[in-house]
Amino acid sequence: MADGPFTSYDPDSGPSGAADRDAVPKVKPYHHPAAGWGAAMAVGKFMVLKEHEPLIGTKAILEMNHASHGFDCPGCAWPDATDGLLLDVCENGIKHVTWEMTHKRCTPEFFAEHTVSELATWSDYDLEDQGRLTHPMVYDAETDHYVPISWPDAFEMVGKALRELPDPNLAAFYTSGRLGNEATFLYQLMVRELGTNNLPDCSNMCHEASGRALQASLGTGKGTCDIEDWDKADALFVMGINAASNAPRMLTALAEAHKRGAQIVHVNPLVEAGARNTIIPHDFAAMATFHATKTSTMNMQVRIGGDFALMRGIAKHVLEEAETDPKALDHEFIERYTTGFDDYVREVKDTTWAEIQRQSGLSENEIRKAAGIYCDSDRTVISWCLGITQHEHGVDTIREIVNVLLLRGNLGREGAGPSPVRGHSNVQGNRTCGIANNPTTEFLDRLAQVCKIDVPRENGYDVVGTIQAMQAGKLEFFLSMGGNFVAAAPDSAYTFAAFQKCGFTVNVSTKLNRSHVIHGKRALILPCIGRTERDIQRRGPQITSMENGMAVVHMSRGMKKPASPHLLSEPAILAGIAKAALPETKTPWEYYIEDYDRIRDTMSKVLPGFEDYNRRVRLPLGFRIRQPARELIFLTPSGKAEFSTVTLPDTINPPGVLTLATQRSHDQWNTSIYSDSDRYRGVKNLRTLIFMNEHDMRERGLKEFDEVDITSTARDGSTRSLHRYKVVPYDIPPGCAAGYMPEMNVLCAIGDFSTESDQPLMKSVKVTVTPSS
Ligand SMILES: Nc1nc2c(c(=O)[nH]1)N[C@H]1C(S)=C(S)[C@@H](COP(=O)(O)OP(=O)(O)OC[C@H]3O[C@@H](n4cnc5c(=O)[nH]c(N)nc54)[C@H](O)[C@@H]3O)O[C@H]1N2
Ligand SMILES: Nc1nc2c(c(=O)[nH]1)N[C@H]1C(S)=C(S)[C@@H](COP(=O)(O)OP(=O)(O)OC[C@H]3O[C@@H](n4cnc5c(=O)[nH]c(N)nc54)[C@H](O)[C@@H]3O)O[C@H]1N2
Ligand SMILES: [Mo]
Repeated sequence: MADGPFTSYDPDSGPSGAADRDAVPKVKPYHHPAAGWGAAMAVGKFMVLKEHEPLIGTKAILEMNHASHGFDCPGCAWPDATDGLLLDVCENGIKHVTWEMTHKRCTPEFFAEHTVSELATWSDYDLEDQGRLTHPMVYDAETDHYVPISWPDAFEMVGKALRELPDPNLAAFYTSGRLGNEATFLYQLMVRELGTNNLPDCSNMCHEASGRALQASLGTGKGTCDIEDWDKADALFVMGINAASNAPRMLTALAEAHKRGAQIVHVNPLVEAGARNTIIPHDFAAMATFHATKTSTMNMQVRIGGDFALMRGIAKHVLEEAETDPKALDHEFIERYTTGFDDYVREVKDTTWAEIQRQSGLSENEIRKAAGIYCDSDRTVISWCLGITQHEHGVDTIREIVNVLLLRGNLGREGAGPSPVRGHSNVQGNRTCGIANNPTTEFLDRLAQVCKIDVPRENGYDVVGTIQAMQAGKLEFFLSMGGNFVAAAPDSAYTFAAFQKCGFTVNVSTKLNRSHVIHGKRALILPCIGRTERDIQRRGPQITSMENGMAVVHMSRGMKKPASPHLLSEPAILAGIAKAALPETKTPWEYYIEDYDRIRDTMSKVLPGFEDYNRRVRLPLGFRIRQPARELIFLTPSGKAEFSTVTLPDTINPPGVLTLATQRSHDQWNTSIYSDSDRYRGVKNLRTLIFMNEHDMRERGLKEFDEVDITSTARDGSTRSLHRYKVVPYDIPPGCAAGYMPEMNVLCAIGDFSTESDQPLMKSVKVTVTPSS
């Protein structure tokens, strides 16, 4: 723990990690298959040593992602197996669940022992390591402690603050993507009844670009594939995702695809573990025999931000082939279902191979090889995650991915289509159920009609907008349903200061985190039950539901005794706040909370695709929400799939500047850090590092573990620095570097967000690296 208050994630002033000062950092290439025994041992160690949960944990894991009962794994949004498999789990899902089920408790006694100023010097790891929050707590400015408060008093405190706001737009309401559908619906209903659309969410930092690009190209904000399409594709392109760590159950799909002879092309500046081979996460027979399956047929180490150029190159090859091979293009599909083809062809022809190579960092040969795989495949799925979205040109890159798919009619048929890989387990459901700072008119109309409320029509703040408004003194009140807003957001110093300016910050949480100890003038921590826990209301045990990353809505039922008798469910907390904040409300909050079926009945009237919600959500595999583009119905202005026609932008840095991608280690869940190691990248006991190409190191006279200062320069010319980070040589293209979030959020300037998606540029930070003095 550091001496001074938290100012930056420098190794001395409050690192996020486990920060065992005596642990010696080590780096050694990892050659074992992903998942398999390394994962099994990590799970065993984590459950028994860290969380002391061997028995209950095992039972819980058997209930996780079960087709017909049990709770939805909160680990990620990858869909569950649909082939009758009883158990579809992975190392990181198990770690995530065990993290929630810890035996440790963060009690009023703990808060009595530590001032908040002291806690603000602790690392993120140490804060969460106190375990589950047990009581509602209020900040007492006089003593600088959090002290217990009763639920009725907490609700009245929030209610009064909201009632007294002269304008509802002085309040903002954040959602982290774990919130279930039912709580989500109540949340946005309350916020709109209050009269604002200030609903920032983690999607603003995650897949905003995917939603906007797919909406513009195909008239739907979601991918069109489901897991069966992955199972039937001849070629899978996996772009900008660290699957082995962040969507480990995808490895099963990749390994199965490889076994049946499909081509798997990974596009990533790093050759991640998921791009080599795996032992299928739940295949215990394979684990017993150490049988690894390959998960890749080709790896393309694209330059950071070079994916647009790569896709342009693939399109160029396809069009060149089409000059001699009529089957290279799907002429009938292009003719019937698309618009803008001729302009697109012109644009592609105008892009030279020289420019494509320079921008992508890949040779023409390599690109033609990948394009050949694409042309030889009858059914192609292209998937992507943050490596594609968190860039200035994220939207254009995804639209170029769709362009490539359209050329060969890879849409609206089995085994083909665009497939964004979503992050948080219900981040897609949050959007479906109404969390959006810029809601559509149709949605608002239906909400107003069914729920009989006046709805606000003006767009609200997104994540960056919220922080800027706080800084400008335009936000008095902030409520967060889950998540860790200040740590997840860009520009830590700016964001922390902005948050502290806010009049009142309220966090509904399961564990102590940075957003509790960096707080507004008044602050509340409201602890809730987690997904693994029983939710019992007046009319009995309740189920909730989530939508996975492939638009399948399914139920979740917790089975564990709540961590403390003082916890409330998220819907119950929202109802308590809503009743206090809206004295004139006609919404039957109490009635809804007695039985969540009643919330779902209302949702089925507001949300298209949710008809008969209560029955269908209880089907063993849930139900899939209709995707018009999947049926070749395009809700675009032209009524067709629209080719985008964009000139390839120049994203090459001036000499001396590196592009830094800030990403996750294997042993963290966003801002929750499990350890300082990153097994698949061979790193032990070190998070304050920067991965660099050896050529770039030599140029700067650096060797392994040398300490460096990293300085980012924002678009407005301002600079931000991290000090004494250790250099780790890594197989990454020259000019590129990588390191960990949330430490490196210090370097992400608040004003540096994409003009296309408004997403912070978390994978494209422009930095210089110099030896520390
Ligand atoms: N265990 C675990 N699971 C998680 C999470 C977690 O923290 N831990 N987080 C969840 C959430 S909210 C999300 S959004 C997802 C995130 O899942 P990922 O998108 O895998 O997250 P990152 O760790 O940011 O990794 C980004 C990947 O993109 C690559 N990359 C960086 N820049 C570029 C580029 O310009 N082009 C290409 N092609 N690749 C690039 C990086 O090398 C890295 O492999 O995972 C979810 N699942
Ligand atoms: N530099 C950089 N920054 C990034 C990213 C990046 O790639 N680079 N990725 C961005 C992305 S994709 C995302 S999604 C965000 C993540 O941002 P968030 O979703 O805001 O952050 P998390 O770390 O997932 O939140 C962890 C906290 O959630 C609370 N929690 C856990 N479970 C529950 C629950 O069931 N209910 C409630 N109410 N609370 C719960 C716990 O108190 C825990 O401390 O970070 C973003 N920030
Ligand atoms: Mo995310």
